[in-house]
Amino acid sequence: MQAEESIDLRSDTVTLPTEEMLEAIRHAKLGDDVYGEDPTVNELENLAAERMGKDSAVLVASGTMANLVSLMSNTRRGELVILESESHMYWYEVGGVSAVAGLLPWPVKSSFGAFDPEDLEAAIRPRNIHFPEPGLVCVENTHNRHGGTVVTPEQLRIVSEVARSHGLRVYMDGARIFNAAVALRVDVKEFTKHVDNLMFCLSKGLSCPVGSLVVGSREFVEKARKNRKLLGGGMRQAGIIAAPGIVALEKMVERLEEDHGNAKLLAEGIAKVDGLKVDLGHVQTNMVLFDISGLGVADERFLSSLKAKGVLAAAIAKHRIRFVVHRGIEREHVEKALNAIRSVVED
Ligand code: TLP
Repeated sequence: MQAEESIDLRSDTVTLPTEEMLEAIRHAKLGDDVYGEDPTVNELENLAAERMGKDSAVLVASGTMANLVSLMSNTRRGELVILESESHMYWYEVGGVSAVAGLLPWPVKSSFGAFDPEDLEAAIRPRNIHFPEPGLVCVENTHNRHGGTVVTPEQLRIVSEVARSHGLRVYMDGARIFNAAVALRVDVKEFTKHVDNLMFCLSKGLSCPVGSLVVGSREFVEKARKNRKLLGGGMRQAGIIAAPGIVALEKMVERLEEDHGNAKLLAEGIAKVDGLKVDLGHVQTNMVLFDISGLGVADERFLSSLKAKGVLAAAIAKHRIRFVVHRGIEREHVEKALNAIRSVVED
């Protein structure tokens, strides 16, 4: 646990680095990465590209920067980008898709992150003097606002078939793509082979303090590197960020399964509480979304009562609470959190 007294279920972004990561930072060989001379960054970028089955990768400061740099590197200003209507890029990235990348976001609904091919087909309008040029199709995996759901390799294959039949690329916000791979017990390349490029985060379930990687073809990553610089994201001795990233890729992926197990336990406990509703079939990775409308109290009141009992959470929509399980949450914390929930509901 990070804050001793609290059980922090707000996000997996709150994870702290392991001792091994801190050691790796201490001993990292450093250089100036804007000159391409930081050996630790180069090692991480090569490792990330290899794990994802792509040519190249570039380290960026955050998931938001990764998405922005990728949008800019996949499109030209004024183009249309198809996004899932609940996607992180559409909801939580300060409108960078328009404000910075200069694109028209075109939200399309999905079933838990997977587009219906007909809806996608309908969103890709024919080329016409009145319409913006279609630029890119984006998917998110796992899908955050749908509760950490997995878009399967087969669903990705279908999306990519539709996009490619219109000459469009597919980009994946794979902030938590390792959670998807661990949940289905398949190699992460089973997902990445269906998309042109992607990003993934080091700083969520993998427990690194900072960083995300943008991964794709050599040409795309070269553009991404330039766009990263444009946004002020060229970092110098970034080996101190990359060193824990190497530890994460080598040692932290398999343990995500523990988080998934704990999320399931938490969800099963919540399902037994009167007034709370949880869709157990869609608790697939490290998130639990549940509905508190049956309690007849305001979300703020529920959250503050929970906080008073040492459990931190967040609402993602009216009456919809999100718990995210991570390395700081062990089985005993799940039990304690469930006790706190029961006691808040009884009160
Ligand atoms: N998500 C955060 C918040 O911003 C909501 C969280 O707590 O879940 N893509 C996806 C799918 C994400 O969930 C996030 C972070 C990002 C991108 C952005 O990553 P950062 O926070 O590193 O900019």
